[in-house]
Amino acid sequence: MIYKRSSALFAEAKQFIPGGVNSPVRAFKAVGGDPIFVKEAKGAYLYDEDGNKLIDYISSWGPLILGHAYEPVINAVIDKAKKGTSFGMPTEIETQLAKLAVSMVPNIDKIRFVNSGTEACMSAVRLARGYTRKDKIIKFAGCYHGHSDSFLIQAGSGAVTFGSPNSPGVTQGTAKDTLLAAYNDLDAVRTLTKANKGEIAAIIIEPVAGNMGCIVPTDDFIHGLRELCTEEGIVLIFDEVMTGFRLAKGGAQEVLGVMADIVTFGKVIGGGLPVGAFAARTEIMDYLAPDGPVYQAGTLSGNPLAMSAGLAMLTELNNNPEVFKSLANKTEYLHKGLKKVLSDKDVAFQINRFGSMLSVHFTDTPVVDFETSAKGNNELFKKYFHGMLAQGIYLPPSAFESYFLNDALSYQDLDDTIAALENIKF
Ligand code: KE4
Repeated sequence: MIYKRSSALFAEAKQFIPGGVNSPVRAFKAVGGDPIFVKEAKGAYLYDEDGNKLIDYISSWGPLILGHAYEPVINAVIDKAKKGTSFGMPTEIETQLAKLAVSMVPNIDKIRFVNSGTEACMSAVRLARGYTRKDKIIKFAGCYHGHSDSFLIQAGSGAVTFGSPNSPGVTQGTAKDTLLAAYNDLDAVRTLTKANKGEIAAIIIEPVAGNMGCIVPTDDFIHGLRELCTEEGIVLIFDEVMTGFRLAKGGAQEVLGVMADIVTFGKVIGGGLPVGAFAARTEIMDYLAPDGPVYQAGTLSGNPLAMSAGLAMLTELNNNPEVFKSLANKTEYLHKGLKKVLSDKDVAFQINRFGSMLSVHFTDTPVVDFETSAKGNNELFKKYFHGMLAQGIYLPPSAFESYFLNDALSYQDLDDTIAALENIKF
């Protein structure tokens, strides 16, 4: 594979954009080398600026669950754009998407649209604090809820890669209200709630984690969290930016059988355009301005183009729920194939999987939290990443990420991916 034009474009981008990218994880810092500049994409395939065709396993970090340039979504956006792009006034399509999302997801009555997952999670925490009149939150090491100050404490995803899980610029005043626990460690949460009795507004969690690789909660942990929050009057926030409308119509709440108090969304809900959202029962959501005291706003929130992409995407998923099973089957097939190949090589590895999320870790320790995820051998991961890329397989450029399969992937694509791994010498 030749990447000359991507490298030239990256050199130029760095003159005008910090680090040459608009989101750090795209810069390949965790794996080395220059990032790939994509020209266009269709279905399961990326076409880069050097004319290479790549099988895509990040699907824009989750949104493109049905594949790139999915006709119904593209047509909806084109039709809407011809009637104007933004008005700063309410439009019917916002209500249409809100009604559909509320009908698909359990335990929510109302939803507020924003422009990113970060905004959704940031707003959800403010709402929880306003609703409970308490200040502190508990998050989990390795979970990533976007780049709002309160969350950049032992954050996952790109924040880990850049060794700045506690980013400069986050004040002590902010950091003191964010308490940390290890994922899957209910005792740690109990200890924190006891030591901060009556002061904790919310616990925010990725119900299936995807920012330290893919990590599945134990039943005891996730059900125990729900019970603890109910007992202590703490708002349980499920950050479903990754899992929402990906694991099932009703996301992780449906699949795990655990109801959160506030749920945040992003990625799939926007069909590839910038949409985030947060939702809850009426009694909580009505605390939001303009009817309630908790302020939250956005010029492009509910943008008609973004709403049209989201409505087309969720309509497809709502009408064809078998896609979730199809995706889970493909992910299981890929898991089994990769496991078989790696088992025949002299390398320690773990493969975590849930629904259409998967991650590969080069360690002999089961990966159940940030600490065990960080034990992965990154040199082996780099060899894996670049070895696969050289054969036209585009994987997440960091061990602290998850694969997001799209349903445009064929079983031939999966076989080609498994075969490519055969050629890598560890
Ligand atoms: P955004 O602000 O990037 O739309 O969403 C933040 C966010 C919130 N919650 C979860 C569970 C998330 O995974 C994310 C963002 N995910 C990363 C991928 N790990 C986005 C990729 C990037 O940062 O460029």
